[in-house]
Amino acid sequence: MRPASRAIATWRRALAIITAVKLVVCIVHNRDKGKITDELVKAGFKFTIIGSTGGFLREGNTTFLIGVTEEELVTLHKVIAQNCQSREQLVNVMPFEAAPPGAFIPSPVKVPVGGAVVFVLNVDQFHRF
Ligand code: 2BA
Repeated sequence: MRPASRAIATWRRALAIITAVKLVVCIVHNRDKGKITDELVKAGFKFTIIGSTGGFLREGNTTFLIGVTEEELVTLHKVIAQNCQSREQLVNVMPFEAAPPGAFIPSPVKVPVGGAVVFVLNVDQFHRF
C-alpha cells in the first residue's frame, strides 16, 4: 500500500472510532442516584440527569443520559453494575384509594426494584455548538 493510501486508511479508521457514539439511557432507583452520579463523574463520563417516574410503581426514579464512545461502554457498564443494587419491594397491586368500598384488596406483591435498566442507542450525529 502506498504511504498516502495508508494515511487515508488510518484517518478513516480513526474517524470511524471517533464517530461511533452511543447514547446510554440508564434508569436507576432514586436511592442509587447520589452514588452512581459520584462514580460517573469520578470515571470522567459526561451525562445529563433527568427526574423520571416509573410507570408501574409510579414512584420517582432517575434517568441518566450518557454519551459515550463504543470503547467506553464496557467501563460504563461496570460503573453502573457496581453502584446500582437490586432489592425487593412490597407493592399494592391496587392502590387503596382506587378501590371501591368493600372491594377485595389483593395482598401486596414483591417486585424487584433498583438495579439499573439500560438501553444503548446508536447516535447518528453528535454536535457541540
Ligand atoms: P417501574 O415501571 O416503576 O417498575 C418498577 C419495578 O416493578 C420493575 O423494575 C419491575 O421489577 C416491576 N414491574 C414493572 N412492570 C411490571 C409489571 N407489568 N408487572 C410486574 N412487575 C412489574 P425494573 O424492571 O428494574 O424497572 C425499573 C424502572 O425502569 C421502571 O420503573 C421503569 O421506570 C423503567 N423501565 C423498566 N423497563 C422499561 C422499559 N422496557 N421501557 C422503559 N422504561 C423501563
